[in-house]
Amino acid sequence: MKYVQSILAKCSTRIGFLILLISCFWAKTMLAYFVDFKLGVTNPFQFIIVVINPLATTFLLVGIALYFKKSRTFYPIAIIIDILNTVLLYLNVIYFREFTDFMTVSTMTGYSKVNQGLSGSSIALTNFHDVFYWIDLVVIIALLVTKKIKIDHRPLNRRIGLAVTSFSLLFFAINLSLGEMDRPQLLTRTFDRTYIVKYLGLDAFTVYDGLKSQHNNDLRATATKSELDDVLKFTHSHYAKPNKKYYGIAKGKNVIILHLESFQQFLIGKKINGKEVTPFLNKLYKSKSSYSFRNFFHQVGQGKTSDAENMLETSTYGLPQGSLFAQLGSDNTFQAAPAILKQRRNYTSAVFHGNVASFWNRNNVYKEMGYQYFFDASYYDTSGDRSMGYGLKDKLLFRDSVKYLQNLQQPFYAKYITVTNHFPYDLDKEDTSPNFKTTDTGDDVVDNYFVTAHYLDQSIHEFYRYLKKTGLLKNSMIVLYGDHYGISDSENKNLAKALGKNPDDWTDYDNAQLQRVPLIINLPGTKHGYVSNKYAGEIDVLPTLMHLLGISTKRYVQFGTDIFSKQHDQVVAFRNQDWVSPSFTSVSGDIYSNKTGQLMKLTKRQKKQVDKDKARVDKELSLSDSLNEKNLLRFYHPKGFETVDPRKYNYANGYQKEREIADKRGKKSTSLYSKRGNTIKDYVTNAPEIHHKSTDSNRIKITNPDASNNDSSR
Ligand code: GP9
Ligand code: MN
Repeated sequence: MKYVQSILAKCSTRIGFLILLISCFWAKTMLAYFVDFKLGVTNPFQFIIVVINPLATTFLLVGIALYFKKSRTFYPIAIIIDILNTVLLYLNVIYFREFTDFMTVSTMTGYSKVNQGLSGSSIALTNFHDVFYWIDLVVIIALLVTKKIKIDHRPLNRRIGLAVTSFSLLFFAINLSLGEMDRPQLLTRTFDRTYIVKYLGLDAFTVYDGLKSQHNNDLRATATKSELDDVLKFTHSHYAKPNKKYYGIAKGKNVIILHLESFQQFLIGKKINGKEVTPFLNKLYKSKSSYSFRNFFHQVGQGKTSDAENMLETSTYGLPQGSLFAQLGSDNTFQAAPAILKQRRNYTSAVFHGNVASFWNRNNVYKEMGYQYFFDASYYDTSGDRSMGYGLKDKLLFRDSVKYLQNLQQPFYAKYITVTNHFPYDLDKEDTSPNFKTTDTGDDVVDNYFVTAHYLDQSIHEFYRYLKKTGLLKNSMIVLYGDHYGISDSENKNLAKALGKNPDDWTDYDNAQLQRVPLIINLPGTKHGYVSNKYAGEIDVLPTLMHLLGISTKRYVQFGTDIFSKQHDQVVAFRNQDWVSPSFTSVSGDIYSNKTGQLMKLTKRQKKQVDKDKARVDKELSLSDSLNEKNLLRFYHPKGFETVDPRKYNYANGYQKEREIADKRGKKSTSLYSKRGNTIKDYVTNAPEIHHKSTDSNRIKITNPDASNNDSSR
């Protein structure tokens, strides 16, 4: 009793009262962090950051009351701020229960169409322990009213207010540095909203998100239709018409995109200790049924996988900074592959990915792109050793997707995003092949990279066997591509040894040349395949595929050009404005000869060519940025294209939806399942996890941010 009284006495001073509010709010935040949100805390350092991150902003906000001298204003202001902060916290708790994501400012203001706000059904999302989000306020107000906590009428010196404000700001700066230490480029890259909340807290996230969306909205509000004209002028004059020989050769086929995580070209054909790293992909690469490209480059920026996806499906570039998916993807107008294929050839579209849906904001972006299904981690058993840093292991992804793949109506456009070959290239011992011995460069990243690439190769091989057995193979065009580098420039010297090169001679030219990733367009049935020398990049894939499918691209805004076209543009722009052409490599303005690998003294004629190429690269990138940052496609209505309404998409119950459609179509259903019944028996994998019965359902290591801890140069 005495103890309670002494606390009440302490709370009867202004400072004591604020400390009471702050402590209660901190406790509520911890409740949200550890019970309602899934922040994915994976080490003690992160735990400390999570525990302290609400403090700076709470002090800052509640501390505002200190600037008010009269008790008549001081107390109400402190309480109102606390209530508002609690409302924000609680709304996010409810929102998270429904969407496993945090509320953005555009969601709150109703601006975002895709990122739905809370609906009537949200009441159903309340929980018994929610009482604890409000009880403190009720008790504190009651204690004030009953005078158990006494109003302190003595005004405080304004300097105290200033001191608290400065302290909060300093504390915030420390908090931010700790966050950046654990997660470099936290704010510039914005992988996932969860990360910002985890490192900086909910208030900071909301302010950050608000500033960002303000900036985006300003850009977009002032944009006019006429700005689109510059873009159209460029894309029209840059358009490359299809090559008759290839136009429509894949007409009506299913399209299967196999996104090979971090897979670089040098893996193709590479042997280590006498064994091929990727024997199956090597065969596919050289097969007469494949069109393969040895001079194909990734063009991603900080958005990495998401940038690659964006280029592949929209033929526009990612942003100069951050990820387009994360920053603009929730409100952007896309004219993307899934929507175009649906509207022009009635394709069903689906993504299979073993990571959580919120990563790279995919749950929102895919709706804007018109993807009908998104089978994310929630559709798979990711427990125990079935998943690694970024989600379900590849062999299991392919195998466990059969349930959903076989129920897609054909023709379909299906994308598999693999994850196992991702930095830091960890693999459980049970998944490694005893007869593949990797390099011994002394750099674990490099050595392990070959091991996970070998695993990825086996995963693809198993999937191919299934495709063949079920007959899907002959009805499909399979497109395999590496999304970006796996070994960063800083590690290239260690890689050089494994590639049989001298690390001491390694230059920027070599780094640029190493940005090659494979592109294999496998068209079973064709016998005219070859390995092409054409220079091309990810931006060129969409027009190329569309032409193979016999769909003209002229009416769309696409920055890439069909690689098979005689007018294909072979100057490949990197996102940082470097570029590569068949003759030259430009790094930070220095021009290297591709013949010698040496810096060049340009002749007048060469200089003219280089200047022209450079100007084209700069223009193309800046027009793409203007298109996306200002959302100019909202003004563009190509013939027959119906703007995608993201509100019509919902990725819950995908499997049930597939089955309903098949039932409704009855005999007309074109799914593999309708034709052949369950094909899971046709899937053969040597994945050891298949035979494990996991008891520990919570060992999900997904989105472990440490996995790309050293990613700052990436
Ligand atoms: C995450 C995976 C990895 O879901 O796609 O993304 P990355 O780190 O390569 O950009
Ligand atoms: Mn990637």
